[in-house]
Amino acid sequence: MSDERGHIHPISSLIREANQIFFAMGFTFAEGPLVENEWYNFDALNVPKDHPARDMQDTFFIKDEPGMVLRTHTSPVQVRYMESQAKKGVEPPYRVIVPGKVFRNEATDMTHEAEFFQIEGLAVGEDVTLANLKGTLERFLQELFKGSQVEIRFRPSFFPFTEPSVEVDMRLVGDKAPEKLRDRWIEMMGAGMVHPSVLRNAGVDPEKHQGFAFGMGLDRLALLRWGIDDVRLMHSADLRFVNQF
Ligand code: 2U9
Repeated sequence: MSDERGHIHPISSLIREANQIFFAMGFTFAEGPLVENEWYNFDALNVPKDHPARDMQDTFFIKDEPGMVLRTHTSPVQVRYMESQAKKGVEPPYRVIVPGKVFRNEATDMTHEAEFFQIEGLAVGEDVTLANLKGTLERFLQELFKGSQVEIRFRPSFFPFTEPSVEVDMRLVGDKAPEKLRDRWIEMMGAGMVHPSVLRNAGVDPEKHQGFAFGMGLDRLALLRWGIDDVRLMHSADLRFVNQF
């Protein structure tokens, strides 16, 4: 028999949990516009004019509004956040997380959607390090996958907005870990130390302050957490799917 009560969508549920976990670690929450200009979405983040991510394949450009795009990541919100703090005369340290919808102009399949959700984080201060990033992410994932022991590792990577950049892998150990995830290294997110040019573009003095940033796709995280096979189900509005949570 069907259950007539309303249900919280798995993505909303993850956003709520992430907000709680990061709040307990001193992060505040920020939001920003879905329609962005190219300065906040690309230039301020050190993404070169000729970067492939900017071209027609990956970005939805707004018709008749030159220089406006559907944001391709939530990172412009952190730039706006730093800038607004600087304008108020507030200097780091601060920590912020930004969950929200992003858009990519690409073909959809089992693991890719043209719109999806991300959660990104940023911590800036005089002595914020890569070790702080590792501890923060370890705590987050440990809380999210309670009941299993969480291990994480960093692999070198490249993003225009961080230097150095890393990919973060997670491994779950213990009988409570979902079988698909147990004892295997799984790529969870990208991260790194905020590029000095990005800090400068946002009104923060990179000679005085440094920061870490990370970003992860929430749809993928939901797939892993609940063992869902096809991301497209996530936005299908099919109640047979949503009612399972
Ligand atoms: C500022 C400076 C740096 C956010 C970051 C990533 C690496 C990353 C992807 C994960 C899966 C996007 O959803 S996804 O496809 N993200 O790999 N994101 S560092 O770096 C920032 C953000 C804001 C001001």
